[in-house]
Amino acid sequence: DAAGKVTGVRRIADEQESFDPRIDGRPEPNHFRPYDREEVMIPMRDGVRLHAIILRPKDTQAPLPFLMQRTPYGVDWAASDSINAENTELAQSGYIFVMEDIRGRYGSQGTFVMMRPIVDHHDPHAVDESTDTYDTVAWLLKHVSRNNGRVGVLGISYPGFLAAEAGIDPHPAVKAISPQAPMTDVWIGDDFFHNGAFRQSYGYDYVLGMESSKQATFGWLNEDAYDYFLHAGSFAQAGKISGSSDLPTWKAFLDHPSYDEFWRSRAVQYHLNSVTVPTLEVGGWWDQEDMWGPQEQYAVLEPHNQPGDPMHRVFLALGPWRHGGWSQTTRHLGALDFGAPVGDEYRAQIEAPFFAYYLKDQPGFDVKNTAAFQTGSDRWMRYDQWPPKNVKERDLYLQADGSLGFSMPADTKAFVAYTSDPADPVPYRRRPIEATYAPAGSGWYTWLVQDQRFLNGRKDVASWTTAPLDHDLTITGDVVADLTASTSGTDSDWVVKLIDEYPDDPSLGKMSGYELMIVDEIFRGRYREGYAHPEAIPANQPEEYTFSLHGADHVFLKGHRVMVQVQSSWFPLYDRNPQTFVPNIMEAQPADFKPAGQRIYAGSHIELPVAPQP
Ligand code: PG9
Repeated sequence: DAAGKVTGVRRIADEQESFDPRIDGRPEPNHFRPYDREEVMIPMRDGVRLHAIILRPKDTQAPLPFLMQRTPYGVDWAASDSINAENTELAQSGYIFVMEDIRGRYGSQGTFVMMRPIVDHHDPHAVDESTDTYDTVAWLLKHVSRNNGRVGVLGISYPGFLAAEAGIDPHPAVKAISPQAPMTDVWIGDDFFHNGAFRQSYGYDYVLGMESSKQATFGWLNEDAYDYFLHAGSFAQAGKISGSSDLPTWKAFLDHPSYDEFWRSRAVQYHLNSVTVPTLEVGGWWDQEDMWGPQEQYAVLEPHNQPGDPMHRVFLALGPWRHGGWSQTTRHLGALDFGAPVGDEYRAQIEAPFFAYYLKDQPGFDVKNTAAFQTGSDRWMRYDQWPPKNVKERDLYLQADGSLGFSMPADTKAFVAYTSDPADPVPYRRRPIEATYAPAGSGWYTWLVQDQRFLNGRKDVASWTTAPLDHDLTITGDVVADLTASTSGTDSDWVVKLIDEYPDDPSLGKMSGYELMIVDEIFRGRYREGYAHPEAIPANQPEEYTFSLHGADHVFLKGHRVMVQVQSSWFPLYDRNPQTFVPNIMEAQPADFKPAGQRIYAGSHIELPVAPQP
């Protein structure tokens, strides 16, 4: 599917630099469990019928729970072979698998609405993904024989969003859900915008792939996306050039650039109070699409977490993965080698036991709250909550001489300056940049772990570094950027990257001198007073910008340096800020784009969640 994940037997050699199919491909299942396949059309409350495939193990007559995945990416792939290959641990455990096309996609009737808003569930006629799940469950319990009356729902990304919806005013038979990289709020932190900065090349590619037909077809752009979007000038122009500008979600981008009711009504985090189903949230440290969603859903659900109450339970699994990477072996990601098949470990030791415990009463699920694969030390950690209580916030200051340290600078009026020129934006990854889901080998899947030295020599990327560390430094929890910055323009983007700089040491091989992003984020300056009300930035006036770079569990090893980089573009993933305040950046005209003098003042710092050293 969109991200090369669990649907279908397609393997993507995405971990291009180190990917070895013998190590990183899925292990061949050690025994094969045959399944019978049935195709059904399931009626919803408004008469629309949804297409689903039901797979049931041939080798047992015992009542089994359902394990359901709903998806916009098609279900025809689902069969005995593919379920054994793709969901190996779960297939061997034995479930009645149900794969359903959501409204308006593939074999289902009705109209597809991207991230369909949640309706008022008191209205018996209104439909959304939550009511469609409810109606599907009610039908399955009645029409599929030898079920044990329990249902689990899981999915990654869009299907992760659908799994979360299964927990909102759930059917009583839904006993466990696992939203994995669930897109949760596509304006604040997931697919389409981050803190208001528009994810142009991704929004363009994904929507074109999804809304051009009932079936998803990705990878349309066949030139360097950097050239394509620079030449187009704005998203409005890129849409026109493509000849497809009437796609509903493209129109939504243009009509709703700020955080209004359109985006709020699609955001899941406001609806999680009714979740009374044990929930396993799963996320990747280097998820290039939905890194925010699982961390946010967990944060909203955690206050309701009651260990004595089996229903209000939330668990979190975080690992060194790209989007959906846990469905593969994932010993490697890009150039990184974690030394163990972290994805296999997660599926065998966390995911399969979670569903077996809640759907089959089998013991063996031992996660108390959070399981995190700590990078740098490369080991699994268990925590009572995320972030753990024993971390201490320490501020790492960006000094005017380019150094980085824990003491507050004496002169907070001093600054580091650079010029940001929209005519020459900073690429977010090495060029050429092919279409987001281009066939095998696309750099999209691993760009967050790409060596940042590819930007060496650029004068519009400001860097600060510590001396080599004389002991390990562990950060466990949320990292926050607190910039004091000015621009000579009247609008500006601020990108902050926290980097682990490896020592120059030939024994490290390709990791010698590597600059690995640990966390990173962008903030669109016009939203500093609130996401619903963009405002011009007063030129040349220092302003404070505070935003989360998200969670990490990482050890900067002794001898490494901590590095911070700040830049004002990340192109073409994010559209260029013209640096002149205009009502809608997606419709900015060529004359609006102007170079700006940027200053980062010495009081700026990164709030690090420092864990006690062992
Ligand atoms: N990240 C994809 C997506 C989800 C929701 C909205 C838009 C895109 C996906 O992989 O499903």
